[in-house]
Amino acid sequence: MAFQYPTARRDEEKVDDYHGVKISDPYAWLEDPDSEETKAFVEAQNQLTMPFLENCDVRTQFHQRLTELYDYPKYSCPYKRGNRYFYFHNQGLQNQDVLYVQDSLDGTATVFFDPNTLSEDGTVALKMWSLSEECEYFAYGLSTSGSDWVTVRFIKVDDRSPLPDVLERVKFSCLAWTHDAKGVFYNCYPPQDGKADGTETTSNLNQKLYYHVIGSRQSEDVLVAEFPNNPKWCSTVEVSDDGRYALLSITVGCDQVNRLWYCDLQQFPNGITGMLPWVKLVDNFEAQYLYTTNEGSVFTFRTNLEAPRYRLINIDLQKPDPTHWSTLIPEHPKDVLDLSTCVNQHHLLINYVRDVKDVPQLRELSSGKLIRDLPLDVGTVVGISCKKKHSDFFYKFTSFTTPGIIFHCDLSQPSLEPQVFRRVEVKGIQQEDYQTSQVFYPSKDGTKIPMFLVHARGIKKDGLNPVLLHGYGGFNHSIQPYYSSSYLLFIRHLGGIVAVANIRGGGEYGQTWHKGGTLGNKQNCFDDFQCAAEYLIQEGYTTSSRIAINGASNGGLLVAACVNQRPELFGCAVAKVGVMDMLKFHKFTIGHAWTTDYGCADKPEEFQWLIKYSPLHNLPPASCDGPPYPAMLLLTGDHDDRVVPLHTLKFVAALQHGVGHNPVQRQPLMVRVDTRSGHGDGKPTKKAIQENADIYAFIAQVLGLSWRG
Ligand code: X97
Repeated sequence: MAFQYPTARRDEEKVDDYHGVKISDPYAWLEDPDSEETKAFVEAQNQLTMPFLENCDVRTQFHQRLTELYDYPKYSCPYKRGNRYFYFHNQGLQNQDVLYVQDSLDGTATVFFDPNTLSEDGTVALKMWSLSEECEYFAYGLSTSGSDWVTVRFIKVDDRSPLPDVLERVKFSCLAWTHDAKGVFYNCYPPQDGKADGTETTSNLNQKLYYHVIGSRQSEDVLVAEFPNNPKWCSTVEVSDDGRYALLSITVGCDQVNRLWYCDLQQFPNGITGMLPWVKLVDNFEAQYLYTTNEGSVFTFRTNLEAPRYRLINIDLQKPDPTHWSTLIPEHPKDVLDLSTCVNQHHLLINYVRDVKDVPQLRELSSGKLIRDLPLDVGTVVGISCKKKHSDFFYKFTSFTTPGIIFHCDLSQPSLEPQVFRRVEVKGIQQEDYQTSQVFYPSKDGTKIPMFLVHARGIKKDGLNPVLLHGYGGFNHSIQPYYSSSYLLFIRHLGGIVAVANIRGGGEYGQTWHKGGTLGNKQNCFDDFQCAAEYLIQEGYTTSSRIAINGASNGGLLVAACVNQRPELFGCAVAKVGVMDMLKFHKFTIGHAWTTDYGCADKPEEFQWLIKYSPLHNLPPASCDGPPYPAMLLLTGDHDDRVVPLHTLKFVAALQHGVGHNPVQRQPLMVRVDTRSGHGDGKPTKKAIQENADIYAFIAQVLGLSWRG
């Protein structure tokens, strides 16, 4: 045995009964994050892992070079509010992006809000923000240590004076001003027993929607919607472009469906003082309806109703019956309509996803007619800033090798040609040195799966290239091209190929692609991912022992399930913040929202799906004499309240107990538990760089890769 893993007590008495099937859960004690035993377990694991990582040959070099390559200026699109422009900027290595304000696009910019001043280590992050319509107030939500919990505060924009108002217990919330700037809609959860700092595992139920009037106490906030008979429902409010309507969208779980209720705020000229009389325009969960804009009582929604690749429809509130609904832009035969917004009063800015690449377009609001495609290289639109009442808009382009180009387009000018507003360069990266291609490989059932390959120009297909294979495969989330300094380092200095497989479960080809990787079809995700590895081997790019797979969250589940199913197919596996206990995930924090993708072990049929692939329940027993596992690095954070750390902790305990005792197992099976760290959002730059240095150093070490200068 190569490593001496910490001993973890096995409670053999802990056995659960699922519909007559006995399932033992010997590490259930790790579900208590506060017990001394759990803390000691985490401590002992880190004591093994950290020295191993510190001794990886390329860790210092990777850290140093990543720090250099990450040190380039980053910008968001500018946002126009009132007579001002706001934008986010990071000089390069600042832990959190800083919000700047300026009076005109070429005027002097000054710091408006700097989260870096709020904590020494950068662990306080700006999670959400909203400027009132005429720019009177800035409402902002902060989260600490990566938790989903948010505290909302307010600043008067003119003199930047803070208001005394504070909103607590906010999570998965909207933050929508009424146009009179009297207050905001937001969501919060009722008080709970015990702590609520992101280290707890308590279920998030009974979210409520409130209206906070500026200048009042949170205890006086107006409850405007609650769903006591449906504790899992989440809601969100948007105020219409003309300020007249509040649009309430209600979701249950993570499916692309919602109810749509609205309220005409003109009924309340003196402000909102009580539960709103919602009109139920759509009162079922059969499809999704996303507000695009309205002209008087005629509303334009983007919907997947009878359109798995989405379309735009018009609904007149005066004729709400579905028989009167009309199509504005029909579903495209192949491309996914993934975005629609209104600009310059009568234009639509929309985006199609065509084979995982973005195609933005400008259209007429009145007819849906195409005005023009907006030119874009192969890549992704990662940000759009526009308002119906403004004639100009911005969008930001990115790709695997382009950190960001911001375009500006002014529709009041005769030429509709977008201009490059800002282009950032990264010192030490020559675009010409890299090559991105897209291949389509067959999965087990013959389905063609798209995959991006990024590598140095002129690589050899000699089967010797190290490969980093990345995937997600769930929740309708598409992985479109994105810029990653770590990827470029892996390519440039470790001689690798980065492969991003757009497996089923994502939204790459709309709802059909998503549903093809959920519930009873979840195995398709794992097959698609394993077939990606097999394709890369067959095509002569690499061999099993040189493939490192990597994924986070639902992608951590993907990585762990694939290792269990095909341990010999990979050389290394890195699973960050993964969902590992598929029988119990719904019991903790917001886990119940994921039953829309996974199903739930409380139901007999769904238990049968989950038990077949649940990473925790498909590990070999201690006495096994099966094949060795690839080197595994699992990562989690003590404040991850999205996928609570117990998933990773229970999995690593069982992994080390089973596979770790197999005499043929030479490769490490380790876990890195970070402190003051959550699911990923808002992670300070310093922590992100350290984490990546650890991950890539681990990969290089276990695959035997050396640094190329
Ligand atoms: C979540 O678990 C988000 C949980 C909270 N939440 C919902 N619905 C969302 C939301 O339950 O934020 C939603 C937003 C985006 C995508 C999907 C759902 C919502 C809230 C208000 C209004 C509208 C929607 N997510 C999954 C996650 O983190 C994936 C995406 C968001 N997972 C971790 C899934 C497994 C591992």
